Amino acid sequence: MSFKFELDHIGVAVESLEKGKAFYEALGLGPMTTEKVESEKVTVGFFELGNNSRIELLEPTGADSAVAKYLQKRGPGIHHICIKVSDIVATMGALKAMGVQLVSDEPRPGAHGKLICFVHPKSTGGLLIELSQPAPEKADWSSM
Ligand code: CMX
Repeated sequence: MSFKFELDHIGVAVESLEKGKAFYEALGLGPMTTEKVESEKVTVGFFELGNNSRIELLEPTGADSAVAKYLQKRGPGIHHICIKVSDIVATMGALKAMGVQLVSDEPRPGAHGKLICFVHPKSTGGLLIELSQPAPEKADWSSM
């Protein structure tokens, strides 16, 4: 089986989208689009970069959000990178078979109707990695 991979986005933890977006707007990106992702307890703000990739600002919606915990421990900054995969279930299965620690056993719903799953930083050398499979109608691969 052949899989496809692409950088989907870089996730950046911010105290607030209002404050966090200033630099990216000054750079000339935008406008920022926002979405509340209930399952992840965050409101996200996206800046399109071209090549099908984006910067995702992450504002926690409550103190029990993983991003709130991250901000408390480390402050604002890069929280994760997201790699787009063509078959998330198969990719998760292959990783599990190699003993890689996934945060959930099943994919869960993410922003833009995607299916997502996180790989624990302890299995990747310290970087939280999100895997994301686009909704079928949005499965646009820029380079393949
Ligand atoms: N990047 C790198 N390391 C991280 C990390 C991150 N984002 N978050 C936690 N860690 C590290 C901590 O530094 C800690 O390391 P040490 O043991 O060496 O100190 C270890 O992981 C455990 O950290 P913790 O604060 O106790 O956090 P938890 O174990 O409770 O949770 C994690 C860590 C990754 C399982 C949890 O944050 C998670 O489930 N993340 C996935 C979901 C998520 O982040 N959702 C928000 C984004 C949603 C979106 O993009 O839509």
